[in-house]
Amino acid sequence: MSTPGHTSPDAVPYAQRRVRNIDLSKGTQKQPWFLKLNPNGRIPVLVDQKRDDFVVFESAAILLYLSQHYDKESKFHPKDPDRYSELLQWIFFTVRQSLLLS
Ligand SMILES: N[C@@H](CCC(=O)N[C@@H](CS)C(=O)NCC(=O)O)C(=O)O
Repeated sequence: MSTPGHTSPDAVPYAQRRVRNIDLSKGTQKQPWFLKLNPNGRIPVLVDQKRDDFVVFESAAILLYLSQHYDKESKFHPKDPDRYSELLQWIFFTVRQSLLLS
């Protein structure tokens, strides 16, 4: 994956990604087609078109999925176990913070 201006050769170019806006005020996230993607009826959801429409929900799980499959240079998904532990610590920390805010 990439950010604008930071496209690696095998990453999906930013302009080719499809983003579908979900109108929470209209309850789009609770419609049957969306619940097939995420039974919890919440955003965000990632559908990876490069990997046979593999579906990932939960923001932390999406982050880990993207880093596992697309961080070819291991910038966000360190191979070193101690650095990987630090990554998990911060991801779990953000999950806890979002639970406290919800
Ligand atoms: N733990 C989930 C939280 C997802 C979540 O709460 N999303 C909110 C928007 S930020 C949502 O979809 N709310 C609509 C609803 O609950 O119906 C994650 O990190 O992905």
